[in-house]
Amino acid sequence: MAGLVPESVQKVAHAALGSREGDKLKDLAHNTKDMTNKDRLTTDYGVKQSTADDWLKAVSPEKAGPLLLEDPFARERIMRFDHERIPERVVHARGSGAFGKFRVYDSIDDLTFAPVLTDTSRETPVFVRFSTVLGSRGSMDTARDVRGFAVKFYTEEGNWDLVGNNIPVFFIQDAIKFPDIIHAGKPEPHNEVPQAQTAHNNFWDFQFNHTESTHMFMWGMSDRAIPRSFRMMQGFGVNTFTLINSKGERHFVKFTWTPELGVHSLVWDEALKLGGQDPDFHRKDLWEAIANGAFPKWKFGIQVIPEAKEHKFDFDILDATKVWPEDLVPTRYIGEMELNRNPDEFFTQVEQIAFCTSHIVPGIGFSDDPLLQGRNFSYFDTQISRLGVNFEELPINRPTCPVMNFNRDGALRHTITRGTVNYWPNRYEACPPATEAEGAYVEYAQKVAGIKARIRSDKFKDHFSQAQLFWNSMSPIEKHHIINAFSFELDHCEDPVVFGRMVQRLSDIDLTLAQTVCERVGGDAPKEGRPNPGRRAPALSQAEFPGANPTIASRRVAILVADGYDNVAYDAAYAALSSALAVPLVVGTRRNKITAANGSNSTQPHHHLEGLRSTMVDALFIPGGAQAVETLAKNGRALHWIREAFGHLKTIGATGEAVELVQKAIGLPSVTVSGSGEAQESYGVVTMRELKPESLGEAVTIAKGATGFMEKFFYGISQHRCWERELAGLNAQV
Ligand code: HDE
Repeated sequence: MAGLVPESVQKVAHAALGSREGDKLKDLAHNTKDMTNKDRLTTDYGVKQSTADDWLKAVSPEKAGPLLLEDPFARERIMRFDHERIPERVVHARGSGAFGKFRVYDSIDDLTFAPVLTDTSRETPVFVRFSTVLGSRGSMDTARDVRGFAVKFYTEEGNWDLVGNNIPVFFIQDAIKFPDIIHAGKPEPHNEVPQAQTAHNNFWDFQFNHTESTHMFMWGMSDRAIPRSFRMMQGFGVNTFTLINSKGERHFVKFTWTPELGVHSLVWDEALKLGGQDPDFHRKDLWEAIANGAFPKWKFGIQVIPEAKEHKFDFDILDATKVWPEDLVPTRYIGEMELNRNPDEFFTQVEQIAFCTSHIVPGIGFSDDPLLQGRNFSYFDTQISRLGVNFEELPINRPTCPVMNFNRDGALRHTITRGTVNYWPNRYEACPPATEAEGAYVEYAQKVAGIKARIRSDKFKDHFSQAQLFWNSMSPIEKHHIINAFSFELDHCEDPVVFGRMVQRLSDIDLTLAQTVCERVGGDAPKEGRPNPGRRAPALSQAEFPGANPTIASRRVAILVADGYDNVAYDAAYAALSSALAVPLVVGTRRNKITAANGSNSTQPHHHLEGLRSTMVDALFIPGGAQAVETLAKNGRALHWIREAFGHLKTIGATGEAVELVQKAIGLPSVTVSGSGEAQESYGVVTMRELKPESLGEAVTIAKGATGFMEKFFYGISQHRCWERELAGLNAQV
C-alpha cells in the first residue's frame, strides 16, 4: 500500500529478485509481511480485536470503573511491550545497515579456491552494518570514534563474516585485553559519564599505561574518526587471515574496502555541533543515498604475504597494532561491493544481524593472530547472550545455502527437523559429514609445536615505530587536526597525572607534537623526543584517497533564498545540481512559498533558516536579487549560515547582488570576490557579479582549472573542503 512500504525499497527488491543477489531477499520474503488497510487488528494468536484503545473495565452507569485483569488482549499488548528490548551490543551498539551485492572481477584462484573470490560470474548478496564503538544505541553518529564496517557475505558455501573497522589497526595485540580497553573507553563506572567519547581520564590513563595502543590512538585522533559519511570510509579486516589454494598453499592476507566516493571527514567543530543538531546524521545519509539511487560502492582489495615470507618484516605480520605498509605489500584490488537496498525493518535486520569472525568459508582460514583467535570465541558467545542460542536461525542471519545438522532445541528453536535420529553416526546414514570433494571445510594442516606460556613474540614489543610512521605520513592539514584533537581530548582530562603523562608519551612519536599539545593542555613541556627515522607510507594519509572521479553526486547543497531572489541564477543552479545528482536543498526565510524577482516564479523551500543548519550540507549557493539580498543581509541567522559554512571550509557560490552579501558575512580582505562578469574562485568562494548565462550551463564538466561559474563551484564541492582556507588561518572565526 502506498506510503507504508517505501517505493525505493520495493523497486530494488523486485529488480534483484531474478539474480543471485536476490537469493537473500527471496529467503527473507518467507518472513516478511506488508501491513495494508486490508489487514485487521488481531492478537498474536490470531483473534480479531474490536478496539486498540480501551482496556476491559467494570463499567457502571455512573462511571467506567477499574480495569479487569482478565483482559487477555490488553495484557498481551502490555507484556509484549514490556519485553521489547534486548541487550544492546556490548560494543558497536549504535549502527545502521543496508543490503547489497559483491562481485570479484579479478579471480584470485592463484591464492584461494573460495568461489566468492574466484568466480567472476557470481554475485554474492551481502548485508553491511556500520557502527560506532563506544556509544550506546541512542548516542550520536558523529562522535570521535572508530567505525565498525561489518560485512556478511551470503555465499553459496555458507556465510562469510568479515567484521572490520574503518581503521586498519587496533588498540591491543592480545584478546585478553579487550575488556580493559573497552572499560577504559566507555563512560566511567562511578557516574556513567561521558557518553560516546574518549575525552576523559580513564581512556587516556589506559592509553598511557598500555603502550601498544599508541599507533591506534594516533589514528583515533586523526580525521578518520570523524567520517563525513559511512559511504566515504575505507574498511579494513584488521586481523591477518589466510587464503588456501587448490595446491594446498597458504598465504597470509589482509582485506580492505576503498570507497568510490573517496575518503572524507567532517571537521571537528561540525562533528560536535551535529552531535546535537542531527544525531542520526550518518544513519540518514546512508538511507537517503540508497533511497535516491546513489548506491555507494567500494573496491575490495587484498594484501598478500606468502607463508615463506612471514618473518621477513621488521614487524610481526600477526600483530593487529601494525599495518602492512603498501610500499612493502601493495594492495591488489579484486572486487567491488555495492549497497543498494535499505532494510525493511531496523530491529529484525540491523539489530538482529549477528556477525561472528569465526564464520569463514572453504578456501579462507585464520592465522595465529592472537587478537583474531580471541575474537573467534567472543562473537559467537556474545550473540548467544544477546539473541539466544538459536541466533543463526533468525531470518537475517540464516545462510542462503542448505543447513542440516544435529544441533537441536534451545530457546526459540524454529526449524522443525523431521526424522527419528538426531545423532551421528546413525543407522540410516542420515546427514553424513561431507567429503572435501563435496565442499567440506578442511583445516589447513598447519604445524603446531611449542610449550605453553603467556608470552608474545619479540616484534610485538615495538609500540612506537608505526605510530611515528603514521605521523610522518600525514599531510600538514592532517597533522594540524591531530594536534587539535589531542588538545580537545586532554583538555577534558582533569587529572594532571593523566594529561601530564600523556603529553610526555606524545614525545615518543614527535617532539613538536608533544610540545604543541603541552602548551595548550598543560603539564611539563617534554624536552627530548624518541628518535624518529622519518619513514613514510603515503597510503596511510586519507588525502591519498580523493575518490575515483571528481563528483558531486549525493552531496547536499543548500540554496539560500528570500523574496525577490534571482530566478535565472536559482533555476540554473537547481537544474545543474540535480543533473549532477547532487541534492539541492532550498532554504528560505520561511517554508511557505518564496516569490522570485520577476514576480511570477516562486519556490517552495525544503527548509527555513532555523530548521536546517549549515552543518548539514556540503556547500552553499546564494543567487542574487536586490530585495532578497537586502533581506538576508539583515538576518543574523543567514549571516551565520554563510560564516559557519566558510569556517567549516565549505565551497560557497554567489551570483549577482549575493556577492556583496558573502563579502559582508565573511569580511576578510584576503578572500577576493569577482566584481565583474568573470567567475572567480578565492579560497573556495566562487563568485560572479554579472550573470553570464553560458557560465551557468546545466551539463557541467567537473574538472580542475575550469573557467565557468558552475564548473568552478562544482569542482570546489567535489574537493570536499577548501583546505587552503584552513592553511591560511581564515576559518578561525567559527
Ligand atoms: Fe569486536 N566485538 N571485538 N572488533 N567488533 C563485537 O560482537 C571483540 C575487534 C567489531 O555490526 C561484539 O556482535 C573482541 C576488532 C565490529 O554487529 C563482541 C575483540 C575489530 C563489531 C566483540 C574485538 C572489531 C564488533 C559486540 C578483541 C575490527 C560490530 C557485539 C579480541 C577488525 C559488529 C557483537 C556488528 C562487535 C568482541 C576486537 C570490529 C563483544 C573480544 C580488532 C565491526 O563480540
